[in-house]
Amino acid sequence: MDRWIMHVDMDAFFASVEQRDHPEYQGLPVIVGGLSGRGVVATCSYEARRFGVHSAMSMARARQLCPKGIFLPARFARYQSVSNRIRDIFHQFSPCVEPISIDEAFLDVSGMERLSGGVITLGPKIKAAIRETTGLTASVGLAPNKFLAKLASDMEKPDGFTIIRPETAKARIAPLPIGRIFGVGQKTAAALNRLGITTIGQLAACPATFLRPLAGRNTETLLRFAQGLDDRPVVPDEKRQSLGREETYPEDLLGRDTCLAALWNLAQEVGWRLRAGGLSGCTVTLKVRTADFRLHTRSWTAEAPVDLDEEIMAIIRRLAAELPWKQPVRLLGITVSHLTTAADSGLDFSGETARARRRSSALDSLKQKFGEGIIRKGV
Ligand code: TTP
Ligand code: MG
Repeated sequence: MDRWIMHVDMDAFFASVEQRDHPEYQGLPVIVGGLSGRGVVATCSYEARRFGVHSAMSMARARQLCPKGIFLPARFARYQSVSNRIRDIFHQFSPCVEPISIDEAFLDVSGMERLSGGVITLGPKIKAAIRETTGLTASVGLAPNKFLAKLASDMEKPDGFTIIRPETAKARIAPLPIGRIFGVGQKTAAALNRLGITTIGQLAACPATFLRPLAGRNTETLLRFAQGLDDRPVVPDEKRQSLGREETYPEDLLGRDTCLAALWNLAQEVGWRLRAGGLSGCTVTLKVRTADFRLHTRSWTAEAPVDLDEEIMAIIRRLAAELPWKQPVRLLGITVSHLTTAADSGLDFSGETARARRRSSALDSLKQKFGEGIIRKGV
């Protein structure tokens, strides 16, 4: 059976919800984000993108670029409820749905080619269902794996539907810049560019020995992606009882302070993904693999579920205090488990609760960091 993965990503999500809720904003540049002094753009409508405005840009800069724009604060409760409705639609199309943020998910639709019309018709069908239920447009990618499906959904945004077939995959992705590969940040991209490698096609043709000094332990994964290969499974959300992020470092980390700084990056990423998925969790686990390959894990369970970066990091600090940090560190990981959704933890999403305010201020500070590339698009 051929493998077919669909990636669905809403177009200009927060801004489109605002335009849907306020028809007078339709066709206008709408910019959503933190409106305070140091606020950052969460997203903006495609009309605003023409002025050069984009996610993670400072609000001050956005106002310069687009003085006539409509500037709105983010209403997370609203976006979360739309997100839940979209998620219900995903489940009508596949039993295997992996939401990866508030506005996107992977669906494993393998085997559905035998349905009437075949797998190809699923794209237009799911877009129509989303539009009917929410009034919003989505972009859909259909491909033999997650990596290609995500690239595909981005190719004809907004309101796009792109299929990448296995036989043409390599050629389709070859002209794309290497920065489009998940995990290739600005630094790696710049280093590769200096070696004359700017496109995915050029990367795919590189011998592993040439790349290893730069990409280290990630060399093989990187090459496989460049060749359009990826066998990561779609992990259905029902099974999602924990959410975590770990990183194997190209060079071992030395000393506790260096490790704490790296852990703060991971805490922010885990926090962002929890909040984006409307999740919080009680148990925080720290995972450390030292250069001698020994694995050290420590967990702590809080009384109330956590989802803020600072809350997660406070627990990580306590756990870190229990470890000696004498050995060089090869890998660090943070996992939050015993997850609950915002809905069943009894949070009041309709009112302006103290928590919601903290949530948005945390998001604002997160956006500051977003700009510094700590959290990358699509994480
Ligand atoms: P994205 O899917 O990355 O962006 P988008 O849906 O606004 O636009 P696109 O058409 O390019 O997909 O993110 C989904 C939502 O997540 C976005 O509407 C707002 C929020 N978000 C932030 O708050 N900060 C960010 O830096 C990014 C990238 C997204
Ligand atoms: Mg989107």
